[in-house]
Amino acid sequence: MNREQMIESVRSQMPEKRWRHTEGVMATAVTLAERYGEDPAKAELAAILHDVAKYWPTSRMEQIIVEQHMPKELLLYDKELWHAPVGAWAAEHDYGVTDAEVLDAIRYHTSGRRQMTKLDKIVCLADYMEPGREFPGVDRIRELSEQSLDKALLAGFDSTIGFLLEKGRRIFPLTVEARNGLIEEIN
Ligand code: DGI
Ligand code: FE
Ligand code: FE
Ligand code: FE
Repeated sequence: MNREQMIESVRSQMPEKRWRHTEGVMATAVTLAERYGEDPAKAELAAILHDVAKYWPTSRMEQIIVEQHMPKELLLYDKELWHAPVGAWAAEHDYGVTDAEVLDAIRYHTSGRRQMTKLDKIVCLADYMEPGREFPGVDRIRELSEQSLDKALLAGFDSTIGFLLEKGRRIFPLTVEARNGLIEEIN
């Protein structure tokens, strides 16, 4: 499958608005890769596929999490988290992606994790700050992204954690670990 075929296939699995978000993540991830010395082709590939499973039925995501022996803990947390590991599985099985770094960047794009790779950080940050995103604090994240990948991504996780706290929702442990890890790296 070539790049154009992959794009058409991913696009066909989501509403037009989500596809425009994906295009924003692609462009932003390439820019960040060039700025911070990562491979732009890997950043773009992860970005194309990062939300491929976002609109899959919940029951299908749940089935894949169980059958593929993904951490069952996921099922105890917000369903919003599920499309990331399921998307990594789809990238490998439906699109033949074999690059473990690309698969990890997709797998951890929502939750983050401790010791995030540069590619993980780029995809996660691009997801936060692509031009179509609008939430309080996004412009500050865009500003920080010109100076520090870690500081910008930390501001992103702070925003998500604040949002979850405000809503009284639980926080997936990997997100707490990702934030702790970034603070350690900054200091
Ligand atoms: O798929 P996108 O909408 O582009 O963005 P995403 O994959 O970063 O998903 C973000 C959503 O996940 C956001 O609405 C917050 C929600 N979420 C729920 N629980 C958690 C969580 N995000 C993180 N990082 N950690 C959680 O525990
Ligand atoms: Fe996502
Ligand atoms: Fe995200
Ligand atoms: Fe996304």
